[in-house]
Amino acid sequence: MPNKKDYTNGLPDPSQLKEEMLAKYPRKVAKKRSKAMVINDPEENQEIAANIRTIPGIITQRGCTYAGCKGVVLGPTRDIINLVHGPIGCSFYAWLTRRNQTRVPEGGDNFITYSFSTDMQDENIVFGGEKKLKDAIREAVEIFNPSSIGIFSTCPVGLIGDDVHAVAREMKEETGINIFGFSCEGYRGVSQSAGHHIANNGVFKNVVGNNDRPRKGKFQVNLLGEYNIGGDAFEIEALFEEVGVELLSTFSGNSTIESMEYSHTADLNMVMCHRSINYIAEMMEEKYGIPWFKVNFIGAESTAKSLRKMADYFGDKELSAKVEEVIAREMAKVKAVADVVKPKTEGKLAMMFVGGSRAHHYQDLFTELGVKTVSAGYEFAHRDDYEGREVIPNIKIDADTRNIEDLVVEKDEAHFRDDLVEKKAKLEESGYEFKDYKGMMPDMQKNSLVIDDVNHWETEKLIEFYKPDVFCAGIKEKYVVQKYGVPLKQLHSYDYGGPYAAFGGAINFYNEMERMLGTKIWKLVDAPWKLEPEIVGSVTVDA
Ligand code: CFM
Repeated sequence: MPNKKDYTNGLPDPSQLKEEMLAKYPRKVAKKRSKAMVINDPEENQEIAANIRTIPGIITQRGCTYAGCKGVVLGPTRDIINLVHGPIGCSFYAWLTRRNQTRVPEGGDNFITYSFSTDMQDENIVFGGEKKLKDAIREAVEIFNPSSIGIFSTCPVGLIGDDVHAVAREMKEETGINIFGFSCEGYRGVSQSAGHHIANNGVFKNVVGNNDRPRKGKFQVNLLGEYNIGGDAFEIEALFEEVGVELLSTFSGNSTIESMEYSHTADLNMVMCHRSINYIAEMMEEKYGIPWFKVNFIGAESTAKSLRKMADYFGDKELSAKVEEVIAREMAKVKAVADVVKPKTEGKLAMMFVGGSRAHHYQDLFTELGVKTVSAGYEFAHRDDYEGREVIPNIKIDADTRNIEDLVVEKDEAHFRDDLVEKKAKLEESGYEFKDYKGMMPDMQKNSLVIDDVNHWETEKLIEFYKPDVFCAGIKEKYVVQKYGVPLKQLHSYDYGGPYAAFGGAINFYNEMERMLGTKIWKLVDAPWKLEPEIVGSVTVDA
């Protein structure tokens, strides 16, 4: 492997690396992949190809539409029975693998620990599975008496044409509880991302606005796109509580359907993971007039910035003072740990390839440790997550995107908050920004290599070129990367660690990086296939 390069005067130009990666592909594939690799220049408005089909045969990191709908958006909500209509594998492999935690109050429902499936068999594929689905719903109601049930379609459901929406309507009538279906078959879109959109539509149509609960707090907010992986949401919730902000609902970490039903009574929506939930933020603004802006609670500085932005929105002296007090106290703790860790991590190199937000958010944490991000990318994000929301009008709508319904939302006159619209307009006059996601690329250094939907071959080439000190991705990449002698930090599941959000989470992450980047063990690792071939074969040619 080449020696580590000198990055003190900026990142090296990776043009040759890009050429080498592309050289292996057939011409058409190379052309396509080339557009998904950008040698970043934060000063330029560069375009990246994203949210397009993975080329068959390429080992992608991506998951499916069902995963994005059932697993990501609805999965963390504890008081709904998420019933999977499909073969058992789709349920089994989605069972508690995402580490979304929840805290159940005394007597509250929690169905997260269960795996609900219709367990489709060959017979159902041939003769239809609707009857089995109805029976499963009746059984679930009888045993668990839930207040709502979501039905999630897997690939065969769409192929054979079971109508989950008709079943949902019929069973809603029969049981008297809220039942709704999702056409989120795995193949419905090019990735998880389509599933997010489908889930957003379903929750918005069937849940948001069902309960006009009276106000409970002076400042009422929702947090969108926070999924409580490894307990992240608990850290953030504690901050809101301390400063006196009433968090109505989180979509969907540590959440309930019940809380989403009155989420339309909020004064503000804060969006953490833009990719997975911006649709609900937009629709709530159209229907109820609730403004939204982007926040990030990954990284101590970002947390402070997000809290201040929230306080500025409400423009309340007491709230601002409380926020400043908490920031000062927490930052002192964070700094004490950073002072110990940073000298050991400064100048190290990281790369991160995660779903749709974390490849951006976690760069903030690494920057706080003086670690440089040399290359990063999303599995399934869209161009706006790379380049900023201003490119949305220019994004080409292809057949795969058109496949996903775009809800037509109308103003709800009875609930519409003209006061918030006015507040927003006033704040905007003074330069305050809403709907303000600038994307990942402007935040990355010149010559960093940005790659969408990175694949296995490209990952290997990246490691050979950069020799990073830490690679951040998921379980599918973990052991291959580690066999290269590079530690891998899972940024999906956190490797059984976390929380990493907010101030307390930042401290956890610093400490973990101190251990991970400081150990010499990885330098001693060599891939077994480099020492001896794993498979020995021979070829005989018959004349
Ligand atoms: Fe948003 Fe997520 Fe992510 Fe995501 Fe995901 Fe996830 Fe992710 Mo895994 S919602 S886009 S679909 S921040 S499950 S909590 S870690 S790929 S970067």
